[in-house]
Amino acid sequence: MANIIDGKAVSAQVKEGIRQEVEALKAKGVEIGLAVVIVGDDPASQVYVKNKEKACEAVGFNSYKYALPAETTEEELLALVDKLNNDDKVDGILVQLPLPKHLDDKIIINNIRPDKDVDAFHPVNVGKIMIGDYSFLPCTPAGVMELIKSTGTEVSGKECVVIGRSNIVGKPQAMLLLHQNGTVTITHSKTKNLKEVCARADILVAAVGRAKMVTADYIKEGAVVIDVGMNRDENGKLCGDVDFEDCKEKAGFITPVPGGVGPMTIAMLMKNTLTACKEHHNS
Ligand code: BQF
Repeated sequence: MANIIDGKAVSAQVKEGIRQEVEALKAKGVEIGLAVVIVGDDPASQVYVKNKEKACEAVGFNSYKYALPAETTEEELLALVDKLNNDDKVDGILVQLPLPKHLDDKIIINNIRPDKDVDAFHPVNVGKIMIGDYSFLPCTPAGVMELIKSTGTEVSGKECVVIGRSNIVGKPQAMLLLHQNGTVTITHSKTKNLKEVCARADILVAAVGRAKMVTADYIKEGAVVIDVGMNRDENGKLCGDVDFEDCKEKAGFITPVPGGVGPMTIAMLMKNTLTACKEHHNS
């Protein structure tokens, strides 16, 4: 039986560290603010936004929620982003994705001030990640790195395979593993012999978005298996990209869904917001 990585416990530790820093900042009169913008009424997005607000409360940030109707125009959303860009109480701005179809993610993200872009989606921050010179780490990939660290596994020199090449997870994940000197392979829908490539991995990160696609034959005995997936299975139950039951004996370490990467994504968002605040106050 593999060791199950407890993302909730690791995230609680990270948040506790942040809470203590926030307390010290507050004693100096510094308040930390995160603006969370949600457009429309996608139920999953509403859950994610609620999770972010709860985490803000737990660490002592002020959170400012803007729930806009699905019919919001680009002009209206950009006006809000501009207002938040110029609001000194707001250290971080998060626009919950996906946006309704008539709004272009890219246009909105490009208009968030890079020093408030706590999701690290702005091209300036993406470029900094590529160079390895970053203030904000992309939340999910950063959370994955923390979970790998929590296992005591050294990334340097290891075979790392990332399944998926999205701009939000796959690509930045590969870059963070590379920065820690992993030997990194990014796989995707056109990859030949996916199973064999994955089975070489000492560290396997699954971020494809296909329920339970990764079965025991994809993994090497003793590998660290990190599941970024958030899917619904045939019974409507939340599940990852990894078939947990099938892989749990063979993996050395494995993350569950829920309770694996998800809570870490939120913890890293809190960390980025604290970083933004410290930069805004030079403290
Ligand atoms: C857990 C997200 C796909 C697309 C857009 C805790 C979250 C999820 C699960 C959460 C996610 C996924 C978020 C758990 C934020 C992670 O206990 O397992 C927290 O809130 N997430 C998001 O904001 O946008 C997404 C996944």
